[in-house]
Amino acid sequence: MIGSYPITVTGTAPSPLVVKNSIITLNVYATTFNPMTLSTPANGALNVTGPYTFSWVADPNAATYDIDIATDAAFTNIVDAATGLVANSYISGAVLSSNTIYYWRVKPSNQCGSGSFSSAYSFTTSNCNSTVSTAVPVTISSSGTPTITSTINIGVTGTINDIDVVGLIGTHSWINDLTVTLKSPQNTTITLWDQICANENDFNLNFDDAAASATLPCPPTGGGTYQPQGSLAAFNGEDPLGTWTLTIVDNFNQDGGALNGWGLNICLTSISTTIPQNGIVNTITIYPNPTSNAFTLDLGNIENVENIILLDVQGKLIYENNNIINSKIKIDLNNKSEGIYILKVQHHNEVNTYKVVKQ
Ligand SMILES: [Ca+2]
Ligand SMILES: [Ca+2]
Repeated sequence: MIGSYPITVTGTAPSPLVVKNSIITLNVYATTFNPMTLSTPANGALNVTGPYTFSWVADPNAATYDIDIATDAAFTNIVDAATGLVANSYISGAVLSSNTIYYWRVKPSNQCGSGSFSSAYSFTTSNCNSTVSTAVPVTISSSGTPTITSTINIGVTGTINDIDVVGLIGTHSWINDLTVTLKSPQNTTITLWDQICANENDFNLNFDDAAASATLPCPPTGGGTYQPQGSLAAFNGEDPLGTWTLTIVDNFNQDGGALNGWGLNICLTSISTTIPQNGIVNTITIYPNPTSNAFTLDLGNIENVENIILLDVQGKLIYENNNIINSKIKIDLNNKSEGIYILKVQHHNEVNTYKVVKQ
């Protein structure tokens, strides 16, 4: 019967009498395996964040397990794999792309042979990304009532469904002087804090609408997370693509400091893969589509197209052209991976979106 059996081996020396015991273990395995049952991430799980931990129900007939993690259900593009795992879990060190569907499966083995891979489970990785400003430090002069700004350029397109301000760090020798606001590329502005506390120094904190407290400590240092005075949800539904501006107004002469760091953690709703292949400007044609390499964007008789951008499905900028001279534009996807790309054509402040498939 399958199982692990301890066997006590006793050795006896007669004169003088010495008895020694040693326990050995007999593992009995069968050559046939039951189907594996996968546990977590649950099949179809959304918004899965790293570290990516995979677990499955232990099989008493298995001595070790193999795991495959792939971007396709056929497991032709395996991004991480491990063999000879003793535990019924695995933490992947692979860097998985955000907002991407992955597939995983597990196979049991023992000294008699190997079983089959389990049916695959799939999950979708989180669609959140952190970006830290490189436009720091910025000095806040102690002279007069300066207004300073610092920017973050976000190169990802999509629809915001959550945004947090992280690592807002700086110095100022009288914190009550300061009003801090955040402006989106679409010019929505919210107040993070407005002249809190008194003559305490410096700041080091994060803002999240979901934080437990809206009451900032004085001074607002210590790296905690608080609700802003305004609502970061005001940015929900906007496209994060473009320049975000943090503004600090120093309302009083004397006392200054510096903004030393800040960042944004932006979560997008999943990018729809049902974008129509032909937008409302039906004189624009794209061919071949699907393509195996390059494709041609034919603007037809449309004049004064201002900007063309091509993004991958995660919103990463692949191609940009804002100096359009010819009506036919060839865009090369030669070194790009197979999948869906999003082409945006801007014409008189109207942006039309097209789906291009490389296969
Ligand atoms: Ca949040
Ligand atoms: Ca001041």
